Amino acid sequence: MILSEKIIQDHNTSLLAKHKLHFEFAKSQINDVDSIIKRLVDFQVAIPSWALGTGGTRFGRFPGGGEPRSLEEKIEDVGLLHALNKTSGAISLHIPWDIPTAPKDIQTLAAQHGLAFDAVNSNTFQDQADQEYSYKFGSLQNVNKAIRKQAVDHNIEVIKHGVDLGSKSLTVWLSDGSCFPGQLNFRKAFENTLESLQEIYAALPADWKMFVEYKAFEPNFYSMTVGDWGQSLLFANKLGEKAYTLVDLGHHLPNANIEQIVSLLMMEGKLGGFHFNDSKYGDDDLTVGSIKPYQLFLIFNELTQGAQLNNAPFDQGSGFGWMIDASHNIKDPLEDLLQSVEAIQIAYAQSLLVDTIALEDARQNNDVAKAQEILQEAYRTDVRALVAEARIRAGASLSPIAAYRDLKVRKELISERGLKTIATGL
Ligand code: AOS
Ligand code: ZN
Ligand code: ZN
Ligand code: ZN
Repeated sequence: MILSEKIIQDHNTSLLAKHKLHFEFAKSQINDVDSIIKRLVDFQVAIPSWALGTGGTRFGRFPGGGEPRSLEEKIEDVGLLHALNKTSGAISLHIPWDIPTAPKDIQTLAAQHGLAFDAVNSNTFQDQADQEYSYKFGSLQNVNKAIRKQAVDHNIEVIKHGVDLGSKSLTVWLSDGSCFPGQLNFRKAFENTLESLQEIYAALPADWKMFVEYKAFEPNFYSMTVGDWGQSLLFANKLGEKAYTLVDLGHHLPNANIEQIVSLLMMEGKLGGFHFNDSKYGDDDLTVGSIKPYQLFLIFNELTQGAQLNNAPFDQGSGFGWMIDASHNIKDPLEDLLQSVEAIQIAYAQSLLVDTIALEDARQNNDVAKAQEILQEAYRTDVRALVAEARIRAGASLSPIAAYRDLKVRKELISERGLKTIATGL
């Protein structure tokens, strides 16, 4: 299924009058709306290929029908999202869940939908049918050199797939760690992982980046070998200038101050990008902004305030990897992703409202209440009309979810693909 610009424009017509009222009001409240809108129009967030199917839990899976059965259909789904919001112009693949057997055709298809290929992800947290050794006791950290080599080779293979498609980065997330005290020599595990990462790093093309994603717990519950931003940063620093830390919002211990982590990683020039999602407890992978929207705003506030050396924020060419890593088991995955993208845009727009000069001034004077007021003033401003206006200007839908529903996209996907389809992934 393809949503043409004409279909979307026609759908917009009925919503236009109401939008104009909202937008006029927003313009009367907010300075310089055009520059904010322009930044919103330019901003793109990559969609993970593994979020296009209904996520499972360890207790059950309830597919909603019409899920993509192939990489081609996943691209088609992201194309639908991008047609609706013009902000989802990239897809992030996970190998071997997605194998681009005919990369040229895949690239052509993606280009037809206006999509680029964002970071490619390796998978050494599951055993594949055809592999020689098991990752039961870790991959890059494994005590057995042959197992480490197998995992390194897989990552190099993933880079090759990425090169074929025009990706520019590799995300390495490791489930490596230990479940019980005594199981692992922490230092050896770190050193083995570093050596393995160095071998992968050596295979990176010159213009590529490596993102080292950390996670506090799960599937290992006593120690994780890349367990926090400190460990990730140690690896990134030792690896070299192409290696960066990737922040998945759900990968921290409860109540961690993620915005502070973001600020300091930028100071070090080592913030690579994000896996956006939200959580109440752990790696819940809930819709972005559904639980802690203020935290999301505070993260964007750090991003928009602090430029990173050689890695200017919001510059798509050389900038951060903006990716979503959320996947749900009860919502329509495409609606869920539309909500996530919108939440990111709202937080971004609000962060652009912060009076940074006044904020610095308040800080200099230790005027705590004023500093808090400045942030909350921005956060409490309704910017939804700006986000909607950015969508109109980009040729997208005024109200993506309403259009998705009115145009009966899921129904059409079910009729094309069937009710009992299951997308590859977790
Ligand atoms: C796992 O918890 C991480 O978030 C990874 O980014 C992982 O590759 C992705 O979530 C797919 O399972
Ligand atoms: Zn992640
Ligand atoms: Zn995760
Ligand atoms: Zn997650």
